[in-house]
Amino acid sequence: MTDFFNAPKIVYQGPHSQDPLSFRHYNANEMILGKPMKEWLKFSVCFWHTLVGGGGSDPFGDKTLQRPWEEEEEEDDAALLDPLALAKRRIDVLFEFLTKLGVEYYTFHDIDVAPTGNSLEEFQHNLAMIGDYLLEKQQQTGVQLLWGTQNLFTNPRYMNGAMTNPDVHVFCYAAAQIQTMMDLIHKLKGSHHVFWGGREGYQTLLNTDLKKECDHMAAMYRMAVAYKQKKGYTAKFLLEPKPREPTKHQYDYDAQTAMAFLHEYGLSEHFQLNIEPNHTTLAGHSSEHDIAMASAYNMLGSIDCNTGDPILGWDVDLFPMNVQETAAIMGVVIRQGGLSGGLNFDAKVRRESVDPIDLFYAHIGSMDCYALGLRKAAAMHEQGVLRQMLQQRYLTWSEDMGQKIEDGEATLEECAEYAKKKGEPALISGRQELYEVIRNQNLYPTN
Ligand code: XUL
Ligand code: CO
Repeated sequence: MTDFFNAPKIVYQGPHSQDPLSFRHYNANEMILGKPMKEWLKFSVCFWHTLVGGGGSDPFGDKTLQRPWEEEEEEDDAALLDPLALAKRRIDVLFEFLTKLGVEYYTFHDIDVAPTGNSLEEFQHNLAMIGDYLLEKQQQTGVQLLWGTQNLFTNPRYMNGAMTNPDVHVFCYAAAQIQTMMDLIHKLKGSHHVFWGGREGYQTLLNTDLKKECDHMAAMYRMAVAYKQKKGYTAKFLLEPKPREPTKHQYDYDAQTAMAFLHEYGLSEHFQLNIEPNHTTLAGHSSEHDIAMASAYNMLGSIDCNTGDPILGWDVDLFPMNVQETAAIMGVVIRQGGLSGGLNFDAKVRRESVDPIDLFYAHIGSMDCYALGLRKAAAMHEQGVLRQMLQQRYLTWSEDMGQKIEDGEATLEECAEYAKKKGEPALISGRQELYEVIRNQNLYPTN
């Protein structure tokens, strides 16, 4: 195994540990609500931010993150001269990282792992070779692929969109990338396939036929479903909503919009959603909103667990470090009984965090933050006070009139009659502050 990180194997040392290279809350095999913690928290490391990515560059500054595995070594010059050798070295580094961290899943885009070459054929050839290498690594380590996806946004050919491009030629190129990734995910036994509509949106309505573009996106998804059925592939499809960035308006704006799109085009049964909290806040919602919304409609498949910065207000992909946020998210996951996907760290260290060891601090810190969130949410779930208060709040709906309306058997006239008979409704307190106090009693029991 390579040794690019000066880090030990990370182990659980309990809440009193002060060693940032240990877990204080994440104890993989500890049982929580009848399941080992690692099943509630199927963590995954993403290839793009951790191994490649922008190297810390931002619109105002160049790369700051010099990674040793990207550099030429005396005895191994070939790594830089040969893009395939460099690609393999990055994969070695990823598996070293996963093994030391004790994370059992990873995610990648096609272009993260293999050189794109000079043609589609060359790219497909490289991906096939890299696929063999990834499979070998998976078999050696027991690590699994949580999901794969195709990058349909970096290359200039996609500047006007991929599935929604006005030029059918570009659409077909995107289709080829999707097909190739479907084959590769199947080969790697990945459990999910993510579709993030990178540039599926518009910059100005003046040059955009938005109905045609949405129809085309649906056509692509229908073809992907047909190909999946024809081949007998099992990876579940996930759509990842985002409201804007890179375009001014992205069609998969948020969970409700994405679900409406799937419903409109008859695709609901073939997809669930991969929700990224920083995308949710970018849409103007609280970070757990889309997770709760997707879950309410049985559409929450996976989470890209990062967070935003309330002051920057952009897609900054921070590592989650706020227990109130992770407890709220894990509360939803507990209520739906778990996630078929997992918790993928679509998060990047800051450009000032220049040392490879910072990748460990970041992942360990967020794994612990989610583990503590899970513990808190499980305790609240078992205590049941908030659940009882919620049931109480909607109690009238289980009485005669409420039931009749819910069953679709009531008429507008009957409702009006009911209102007249009952007179002016009383003002019933929503008790927001009490809910918050009870949540805080659980989150911070000694404060
Ligand atoms: C972009 C984003 C992507 C998707 C996969 O904001 O979240 O990395 O998760 O393409
Ligand atoms: Co994401």
